[in-house]
Amino acid sequence: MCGGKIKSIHARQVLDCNGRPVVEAEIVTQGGAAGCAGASTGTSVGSGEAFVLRDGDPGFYSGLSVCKAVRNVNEIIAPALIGMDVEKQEEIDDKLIELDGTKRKTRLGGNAIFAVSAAAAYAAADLKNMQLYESMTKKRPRYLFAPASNVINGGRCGGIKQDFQEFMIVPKGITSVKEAIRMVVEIFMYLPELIAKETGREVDLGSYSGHAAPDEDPFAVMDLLERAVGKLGYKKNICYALDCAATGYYDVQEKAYRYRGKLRGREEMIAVLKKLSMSYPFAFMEDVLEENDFEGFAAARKQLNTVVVGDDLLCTDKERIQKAVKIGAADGVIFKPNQAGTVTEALEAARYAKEQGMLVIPSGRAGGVLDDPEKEIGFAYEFHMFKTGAPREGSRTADINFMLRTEEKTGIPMLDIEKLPIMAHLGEAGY
Ligand code: 2PG
Ligand code: MG
Repeated sequence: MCGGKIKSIHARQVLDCNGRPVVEAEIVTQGGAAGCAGASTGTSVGSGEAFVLRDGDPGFYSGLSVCKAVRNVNEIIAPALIGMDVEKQEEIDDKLIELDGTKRKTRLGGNAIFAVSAAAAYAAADLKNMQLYESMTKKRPRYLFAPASNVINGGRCGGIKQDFQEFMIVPKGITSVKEAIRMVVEIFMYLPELIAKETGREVDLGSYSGHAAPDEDPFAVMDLLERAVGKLGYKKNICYALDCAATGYYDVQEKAYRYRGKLRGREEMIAVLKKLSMSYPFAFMEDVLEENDFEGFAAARKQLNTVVVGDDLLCTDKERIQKAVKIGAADGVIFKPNQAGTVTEALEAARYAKEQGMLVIPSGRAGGVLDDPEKEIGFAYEFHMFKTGAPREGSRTADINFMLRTEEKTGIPMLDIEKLPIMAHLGEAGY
């Protein structure tokens, strides 16, 4: 049997959903199976993530092209992997790690390596004539993750600067993807009307494809969201999530946060978030402090009335997750396979987190690629929620459509997050 042996690997530069160049790799096996994947990169990138190798020539794609990484696949990785078996993902990933030889994959580029690793996973699925999630585990998943959908974005827009990056809505108390997505989309579509009525402003497109925040005060944003949810009659079935992406407003020199125009210490930021978590039902809060402040996260975790999740903090990296577990810095992890650099390392990190009782939340990257494998892996391994982004923009609608299609095809119900012991705080009265 040699059907799964790699016959050829070819990489090229294509574009992600933000128009940025990415590496795409295509693997064909001796038996004719094929897998193709692009390595998404993200906009707010944690410093512990696998390195994204870009060419850096300001006169060419503004420095964002990935020709070197493409060459590394075609000239270094491809010859070394020819003949390997796509069904042996771990062996392929070990070889990729060995070829690079650096912790953060700085030599060949995490983007070169990840495109090949993901393409191998897709080729293995194609070999078995299966979808990726079916080919990864023999177990039929018991549930599909619940969407955490970004509806209002931070950033600077129309003279308003909202420091927190993403305000999300999360369906709860239901097990139907179809219903969950309907609620999300209806709320998303109603928000511009409500915002215009309340603020007299046209709603702009936010930097993460959601609606641009109409207020710099997160409490005002949350009040608007609550009103939209209430008006549509979905209060019982919607809770919230927040990605602060706090590294974005952390001033390294000052060792303090530039929040709402003033420098604030860690305790002050925790106090703001604590009040938010006491005022609204939050399923989780992500990256509440800057990405290396593990002790600060541990302090926040004790005080916030929600689940504290690490994205830039943990970078889908097992060592960082182990450190977080040791000091109690987080109860959940965002799962972005390209952060780890290979499918095997990402999966190992996420499975370890799940074994530790942590919430695991797959997420596409902002302006990512359509074939990011995070959703298929997350479904196969029964991860809990899925950051789907806003219900517009190519890669995000691909994620949402994956959920709709999978529910329809398999009949597997969506996870009701309210039933998770880690979500006990949602059941407490007083919001
Ligand atoms: C995040 C994602 C957006 P990026 O921070 O969680 O969903 O952004 O892909 O830029 O890291
Ligand atoms: Mg994040």
